[in-house]
Amino acid sequence: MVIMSEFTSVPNSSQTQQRPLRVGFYDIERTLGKGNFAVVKLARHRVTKTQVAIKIIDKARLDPSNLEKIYREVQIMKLLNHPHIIKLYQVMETKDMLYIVTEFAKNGEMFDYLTSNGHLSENEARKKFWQILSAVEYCHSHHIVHRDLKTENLLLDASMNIKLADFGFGNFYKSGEPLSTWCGSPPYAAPEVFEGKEYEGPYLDIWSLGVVLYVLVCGSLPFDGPNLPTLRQRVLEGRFRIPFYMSQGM
Ligand code: 6Z2
Repeated sequence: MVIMSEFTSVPNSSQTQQRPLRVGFYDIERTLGKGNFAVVKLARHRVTKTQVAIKIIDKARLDPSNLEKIYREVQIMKLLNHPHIIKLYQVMETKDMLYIVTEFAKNGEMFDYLTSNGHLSENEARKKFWQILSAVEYCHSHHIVHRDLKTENLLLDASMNIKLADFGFGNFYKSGEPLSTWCGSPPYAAPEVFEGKEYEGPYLDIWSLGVVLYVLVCGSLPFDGPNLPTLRQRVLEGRFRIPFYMSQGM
């Protein structure tokens, strides 16, 4: 944890046009996304000109459980170093604020890519899915489960390679020590989670990977519904449609 003593506040009116807002050595360029207690900005290093994403969190507005989730997310990202997982570069903290500097994925969410371009070809889906699998396998080999795998958290870098993001629901697990917290997005949740049973962390990720693969190739969710009870029923039944354009072969 790099503790920054103090750094540039918002420049006064005379300087605004010259000096952009700065965090550490980074100049803020634009907003990438907004969460309930955090905003994610695109920033550029003043010297290296490298683009990064900075998650800016107002700790004062966070309740203790959400703050604990953020600290766990940082703890997890510090342990992970993989070509298809968003890298953590630096953490800066003051009394009220937390700045998490990470790798920037230039081409945004796979979710948006599928919305604009429709489903992937089977060859393209195979290539992307292989990258997703290697990222998740790497997490599991480090006793870390993601628990919120979905196309929204699969980002794409400048070369359209997968960058797994958002370990907000991540956790450490020991095989044989089941977890029970309800995590992730319902259409991607495994049957045992809907049944309120305890579950083995990795198995939840593996179920979600199956849903992700279906979405990449079909462009829609395998299990969906107008409300949670209907969705739950369909996941527990385990039936889903195979589109006509699906190849027969492996
Ligand atoms: C890194 C993050 C991006 C997002 C580009 C982190 N968004 N790179 C990007 C990021 C991140 N790139 N264009 C449009 C959207 N976000 C991992 C720092 O938290 C936010 C994010 C994360 C998951 C999403 C969407 C946005 C903005 F599904």
